[in-house]
Amino acid sequence: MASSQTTRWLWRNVTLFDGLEQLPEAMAVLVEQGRVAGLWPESGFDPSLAGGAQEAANGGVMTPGLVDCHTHLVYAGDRAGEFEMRLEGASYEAIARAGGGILSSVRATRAASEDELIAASLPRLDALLADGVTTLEIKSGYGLSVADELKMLRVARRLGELRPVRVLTTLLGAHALPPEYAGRADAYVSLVCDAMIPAAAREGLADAVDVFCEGIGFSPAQCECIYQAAQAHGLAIKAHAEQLSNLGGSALAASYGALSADHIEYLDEAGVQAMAEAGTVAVLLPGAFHVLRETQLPPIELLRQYGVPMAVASDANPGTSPICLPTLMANLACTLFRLTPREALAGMTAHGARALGLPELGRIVVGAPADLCLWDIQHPAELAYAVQAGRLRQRVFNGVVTYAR
Ligand code: DI6
Ligand code: FE
Repeated sequence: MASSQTTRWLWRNVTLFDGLEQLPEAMAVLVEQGRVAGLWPESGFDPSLAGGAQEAANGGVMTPGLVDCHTHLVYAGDRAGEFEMRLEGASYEAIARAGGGILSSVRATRAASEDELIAASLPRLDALLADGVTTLEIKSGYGLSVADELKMLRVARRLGELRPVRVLTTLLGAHALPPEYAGRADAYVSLVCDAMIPAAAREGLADAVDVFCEGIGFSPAQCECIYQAAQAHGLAIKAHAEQLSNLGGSALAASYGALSADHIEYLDEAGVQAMAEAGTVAVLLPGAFHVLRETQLPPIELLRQYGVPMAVASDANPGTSPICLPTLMANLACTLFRLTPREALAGMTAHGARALGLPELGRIVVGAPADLCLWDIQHPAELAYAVQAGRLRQRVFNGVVTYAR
């Protein structure tokens, strides 16, 4: 379908999930100049209301474009060997402490050029787009030197220029301690605070700063230094927290006004309360839970009780979630974490956008940017119920149909 941003396009008779709820009746949706310009119940709809717009499609389920708010999409190499070691009983932590895990991806990523990283990452990005993603976050964290972290962030930005998708970038310099700093973790944290964060901010390469607050990562005190540097440079804050143990990382992040605390399997009630008070989004990552065969469930019922918004993301990465099928994450969020299909879809649209500090995205309301998906299914819940690639009929980015089969 030929299309341009100045054309008016009309979708007729769609079953609409607006990012939070399914609307009670079939709808007509007008898109003009990159935005949702009109929404009408289909019954009694008068096409003259849409001022001669061209019909883009009739029927199907329409959702906001999916927001994958937590990925490590840029890396070189793979970790299939470690997958086998874990199946034979080795733990993720033991592999990491023996110099594998994240550091194995660091070695491969340091050795790769920007072009090689683009070539390795594009198929993964294309898989996300084919399953409905219109906005995603990409973290660094496999470089762990100033030059290699900036290289990863530049690759992430370039990916957003190569495809019709919105990419937000997050500096995750504090992902693991690089071998050359063994025994000198505080010196490495100083490098992150005094060199990496200022350089990424100066070059406009990062939208946010993330940390891995964990026994095999960084202590809460070290994370706090990094948050202070991030704030001083005007960057948003995120956390990998309470994934393998409870160090209070989510409450710490919330106290710095973090956009999100992610993983949070070991989060306790005090942490939930701190997040609720700060408006920090809970990012659930069922892919990592599944791949690591974890058993400690995130405190879903407490998050509901305290009204903490729950986002769902892929965590796409070579170690704990080598999965680039976002609708599978909706399924796993339901089957493993007992979210309802409605919660899972809101987690991949409206709440995912909030976790990126972009609350105008992930919604289908008049005036919102027209990032939309049209699916060949009968009911929105099918996206979480059935695991099946190829259900996306149209993907609309900024009002332009970019994918139609
Ligand atoms: N937790 C995770 O699940 C990813 N990073 C993190 O801090 C895994 C990253 C990897 O194993 O490569
Ligand atoms: Fe992660």
